Order: sequence, then structure tokens, then C-alpha cells
Amino acid sequence: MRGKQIAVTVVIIAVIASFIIVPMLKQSPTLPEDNEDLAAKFTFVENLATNFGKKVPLSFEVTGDVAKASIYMNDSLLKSWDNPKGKINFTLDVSLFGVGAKNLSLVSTLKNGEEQNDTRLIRILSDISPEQLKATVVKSYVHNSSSFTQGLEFNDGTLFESTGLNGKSKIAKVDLSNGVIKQEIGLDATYFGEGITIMGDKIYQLTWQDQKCFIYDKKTLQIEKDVPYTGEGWGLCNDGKSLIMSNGSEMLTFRNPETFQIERTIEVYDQVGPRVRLNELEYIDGKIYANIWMLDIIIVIDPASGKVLSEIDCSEVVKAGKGGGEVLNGIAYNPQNKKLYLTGKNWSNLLEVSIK
Ligand SMILES: [Ca+2]
Repeated sequence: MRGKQIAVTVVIIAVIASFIIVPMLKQSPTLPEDNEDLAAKFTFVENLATNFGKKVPLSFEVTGDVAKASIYMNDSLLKSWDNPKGKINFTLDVSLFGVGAKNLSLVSTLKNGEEQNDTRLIRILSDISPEQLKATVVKSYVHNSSSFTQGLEFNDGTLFESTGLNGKSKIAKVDLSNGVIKQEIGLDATYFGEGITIMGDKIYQLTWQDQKCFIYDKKTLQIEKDVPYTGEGWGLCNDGKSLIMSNGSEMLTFRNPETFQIERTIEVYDQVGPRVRLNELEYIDGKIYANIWMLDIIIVIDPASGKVLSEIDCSEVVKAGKGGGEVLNGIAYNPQNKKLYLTGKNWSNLLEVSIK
């Protein structure tokens, strides 16, 4: 039965992929007008997609007096040709790069010294079909249904929750057994609270569109300082060294906990395309778990590559916990007892789950 389910899933994914990727590859040539006069240009159009690990045969055409032509993927030089003429074939080994959207550039130095650039966007998709898993309810707890949950995390056995909405945003320590708030601090009504994570003796709390992360003392729940960032703040977790932040897109940024500066970025992709609307996050045993906003699905992400490793169907958990609330949004793992808990915005219940 399990094998049959996998086979059916693979077929469904292949059908979806054929509708998305094939039209991308077959798009009729519509080169930008300013590319018409280039002395050398790619023979393929924008929106090429391929899977990680593939070797892709590509080419460019030289029609002018080019002294040197070089191919770059983002900022990395791949290959150069002196005095290229006519059609030049080359092979792009996409396993040299991570998944995500990349710029492939053909930089030509003309014999008169002029430099020209022809650039195409290429998406490198994952080579993994995510394992299909399901979350089932183990135990149900009461959740405060007035809490618009944006962040959920255990720390030293205590459950921390952050909530959103202007005028209703707060950070609270919650008694798991009965949902009662043991300690809380409200955020000024001008701010809309988002994800939280706890590292050392600090709690980090994002704000939605205020481009500000508040840093609290874990014990007193007093704000010690705030640090700026660019763009929206959605979910937050940490791997013990870096903060990991979502912004509603497929991007996750790893940030220095002292300065909040970006250390590196991953783009989250499955074999079909980018997984956007990554929301509340949780770091569990070397992997990142992410709620997808508006879906009853949690995906499991490889923090090194950004590839989606598994996809967890949470529809049973939603049915059991949602009540009159909104979307699934809250993942908390307690490393002390190795139990995993899920809830959502204004849900009536918080659920211990098992994933198989
Ligand atoms: Ca979390």
C-alpha cells in the first residue's frame, strides 16, 4: 500500500512538473530588444529550469569581433574562449551550484575594447522528491484561542509563544498542561510581532513589516535592544550558532546573533520549483522544519543545500486543533523529551504529534 502511494505521488509530481517546467523550457524566443546588437549572445531564452546534478548542453552565437568571451554563473567564472567564432557549445554542470535562481552571464570583450553582457535567469531545481509523511495527533492540550500564534519554541522545558497583530502582540511563557500564561510581556501597539527563537539567555522576536528584531532577556522578558533588517520578518529559529529567518519567500537567511548581519542565504526548492511562503520555523536534529503559510503542510529542509527533504501532511492535526482559528503556524520541539508540538493562529488546541 505504501509503495503504491509513493508510485501515485511520483506520477502526480511528474504531471505537475510537466505542466510547469516544460512550458518554461519551450517558451518562444523573446530576447530583449537591447540584446539584438550584441556581438555574442546566448542561443536560449530566459526561464530555463533544470535539476541539481544535471549536465546541461548550452550554446552561444558569436556574430561580431569578439576578442574574449567568458561564461559566469553569478560571480563565478566557468569558462573563457579567445577569439570565439560562430556557434560555441558548452556544458553547464549545475551540480557545482546550489539550488535556486542564478544568473548565467556571457561577458564579451570586443576587439575595440568594449565590454558586452548577455544574462539569463536559470533555476536549479532540487534532485530529490520529498518523502511524503503524515502528522498524527498523540495528545491534545488547550491553546489560548486569543493567541494569534507567530512563534513557538521550547527552551529548558519551558514553552515560549509569540503572537501577532497590532495591539495584541506579546511574548509569553505558557504552561503546556493547561494553556495558562505564566509570564508575558506585550509589544507596543505600533508593532506586529512575528517569529521568536531563544539562544543563550536571549529571546529574539521579529516584527512583520517594521524591519526590527527585538532582543529580550529570557528570564525577565525585558527588551534589551533592537536590531534592524531589510524586508519582512516571518519565522525564526536557530541552529545553536546562527539565527535562521524566513521572510515569506523561498529564502532563508542565516544571521549573526550579535549583529543580525546576514552570514549566508539558502533558497528552498523541491524538484518542481521554489517553496514560497515559508513561515514559522523550528530547527530539529540538524534540519529546518517550516510551516507553509495557507497550507496544511510542513516541509523539512536541508540547511546546507535548501533542498526539501520531506513534506508532512498536517490535515489531521488541523482538523483536531483548529477550532474557530486560522492557519497552522507553530512548531515546537522539546529536546528534553523529544516530543513535537504543533498549533496555529487562534487555535483552540495545541497538539503533541508523531510523524510517520
Ligand atoms: Ca518554532
